[in-house]
Amino acid sequence: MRIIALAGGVGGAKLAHGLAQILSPQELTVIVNTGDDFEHYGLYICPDLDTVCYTLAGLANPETGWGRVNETWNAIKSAAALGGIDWFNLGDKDLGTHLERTRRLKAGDSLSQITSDFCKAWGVQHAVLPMSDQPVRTIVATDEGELAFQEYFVHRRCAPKVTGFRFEGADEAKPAARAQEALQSADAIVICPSNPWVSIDPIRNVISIPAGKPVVAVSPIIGGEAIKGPAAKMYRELGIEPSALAIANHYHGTITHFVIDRLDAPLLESINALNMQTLATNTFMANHMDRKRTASEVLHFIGASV
Ligand code: FO1
Repeated sequence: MRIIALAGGVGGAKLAHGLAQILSPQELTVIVNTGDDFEHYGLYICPDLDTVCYTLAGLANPETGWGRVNETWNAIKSAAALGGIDWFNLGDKDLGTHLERTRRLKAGDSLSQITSDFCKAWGVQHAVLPMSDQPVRTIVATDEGELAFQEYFVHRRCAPKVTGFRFEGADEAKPAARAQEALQSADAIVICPSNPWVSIDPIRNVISIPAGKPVVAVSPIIGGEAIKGPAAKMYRELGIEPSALAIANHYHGTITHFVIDRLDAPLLESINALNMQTLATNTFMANHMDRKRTASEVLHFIGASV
């Protein structure tokens, strides 16, 4: 069964990792959000692509989920000592990724090709694709005006009150060629438990999820709170009570199946009324075994024979 997983940051990478432990490289392709990408110190940084690749490669920092494990911070510290910007923590190993990606982009290589070559170098066998090879930028509208995503998320620590989002470049950006092909030939699509507003919606603004095949989402909100990140705060600030039901409404019309945590089982009835099959199970992924178990339950739920 050919599965496409749509993923953003840390939460999405965990389920993608679980799926990669079960499905072969021929069965799983991961399409990743690039709306968080930005230029910093003249380097082109792709946080979600790197988070997914590092996670699948076993190179990710287990504490943060992003950046590299066993990292050192000499370069950013010496830049900061000279008055440089250090609110975005660039580790020394991670810097190597940004240096080489920036060099290759300047040489005219596509983000898809670069990511594919990096995955080979990191020992990642599954296909990890950017949603587009053209730039898309998530802009967060707040009560302090518009902020670029990393400015909002890291520098301001998600403090400003969110009033909306826009995805600069999404109208012009074409889906990455291999991503569109993979979607067309996919038997099912898994929307990983990433932030719907800033990790999954940018992908949906660039790539049209084909109808007529199972599309299953895993709720990133458990018991009214996000596991990690500002998803629940964003819902609240947009006047929506954060819950698995809010996620079901967010994806209503796109998904055919929805997986929520058993903590949210009381919401099953109201979610089922949205005309989607719903499964309540343990979706909290604390370790690699949890990732594989959750992935296996998601696949069985959509009838994938694994
Ligand atoms: N997130 C932070 O909260 N603080 C950081 O200093 C930080 C640095 C960083 C460096 C490389 C990278 O790939 C990701 C990094 N992130 C950091 C996470 C990143 O902002 C988010 O993971 C995504 O943009 C949203 O998922």
